[in-house]
Amino acid sequence: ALRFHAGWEKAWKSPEPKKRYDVIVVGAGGHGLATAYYLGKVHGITNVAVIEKGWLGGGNTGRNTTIIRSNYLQDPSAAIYEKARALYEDLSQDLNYNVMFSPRGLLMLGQTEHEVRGYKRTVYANNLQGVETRWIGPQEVKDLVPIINIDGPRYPVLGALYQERGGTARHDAVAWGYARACSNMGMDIIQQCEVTGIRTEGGQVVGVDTSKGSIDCGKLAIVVAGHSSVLAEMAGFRLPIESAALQAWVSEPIKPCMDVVVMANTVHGYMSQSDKGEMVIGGGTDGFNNYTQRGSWHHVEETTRALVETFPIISRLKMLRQWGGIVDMTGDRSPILSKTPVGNIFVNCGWGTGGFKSIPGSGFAMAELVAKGEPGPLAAEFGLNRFKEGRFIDESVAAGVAH
Ligand code: FAD
Ligand code: PYC
Repeated sequence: ALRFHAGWEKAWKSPEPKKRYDVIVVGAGGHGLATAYYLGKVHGITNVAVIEKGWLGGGNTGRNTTIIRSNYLQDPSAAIYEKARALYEDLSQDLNYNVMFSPRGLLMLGQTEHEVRGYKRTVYANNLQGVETRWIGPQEVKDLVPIINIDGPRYPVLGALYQERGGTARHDAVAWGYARACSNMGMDIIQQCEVTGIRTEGGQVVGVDTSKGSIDCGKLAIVVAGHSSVLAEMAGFRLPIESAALQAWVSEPIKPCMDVVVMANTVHGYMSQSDKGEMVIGGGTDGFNNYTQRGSWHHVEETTRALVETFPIISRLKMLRQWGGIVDMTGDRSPILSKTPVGNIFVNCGWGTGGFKSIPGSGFAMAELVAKGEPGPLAAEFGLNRFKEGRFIDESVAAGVAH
């Protein structure tokens, strides 16, 4: 029967690079592809190439655990994450591609008095920011998540921050949907093409060297997550970014047993159930910088132990697969969307452990920055200058994932 699947039209073209583009975006992850998409859709700039050293979506975009939420503490963060969450609501219609957005609800458990106070503060802030979250007590947690153990043993569940319109989406589909839309607008997505050098003249970018030859450009957007420092070095500046492995794993598939996403940040683990039935699990980053795309064993052990305590029924599950990605972290755990010391080079990075949820909002804001040469309201606070000015946007608690 599969012979009827032959001859399908390719979702995106795979052209050879042209000599020159108005804009080159390096990195065909979600953020790079979304940047290109909104450059075309909102700003009418379509002479664009997205250059990817591997396959599109093969970086963190295809390796994350797909949690979408916007319950951040600081106003600039709430604005960009909520913009992204709102765009997710009808992204499937916008791209005419089913990204399987599932706003099934997200809980961040409060398991110490300190955590309870912190999340209540976030709920108050979110309500002022127009982000819909609320605090719920332990019984409502139990009603929403019958498999949870709210009694401990180490840390009882004292309540949870609940975002009803948080949830998940299919990560590959987000990349594929943006890629197809970009290709349909006439943009070139060039895979298996590594940027190896950045050429400048008189302090302005003029092009890149790649494994497929030199390509000229008017503007360059560097959107390469864990490799941001590597690309910045090619252009002759430094970024306040550290790269480390973050990993996740999934169990064998089981019948539906949990229809919300739960993050248990004190014991340190989070879990959701995929549409296939696998329990999707993750914990913290490795405590040392590296580019391994694997992750250390002790995290698997500690996180699984924490989740068995929180959800005792998973103790007999077999784990199927484990993988890692290289996350790009700033000191204040907030992203960088910024001009750089080199003219017409822009950088979008620092989403760290939490940038899947922000892809549409980040792409929207980055496209505005690249098109106009100046940040719009969503990106304005996320410039590199904040590290010189000491104007940090501290989201270390909202990040949820220890790093
Ligand atoms: P990527 O998807 O990594 O794309 C960057 C691309 O740049 C890569 O494809 C890479 O190959 C390419 N590249 C690098 N160097 C070059 C070069 N020299 N030339 C050409 N191309 C180059 N976020 C959430 O919001 N929710 C979650 O639940 C969540 N869970 C996570 C779980 C794990 C295990 C991991 C690793 C991350 C998780 N994240 C989560 C974070 C999220 O995945 C990232 O923040 C986000 O995907 C970053 O997207 P990106 O497009 O910036 O990067
Ligand atoms: O940012 O919500 C998040 C997240 C969950 C797991 C990894 N990152």
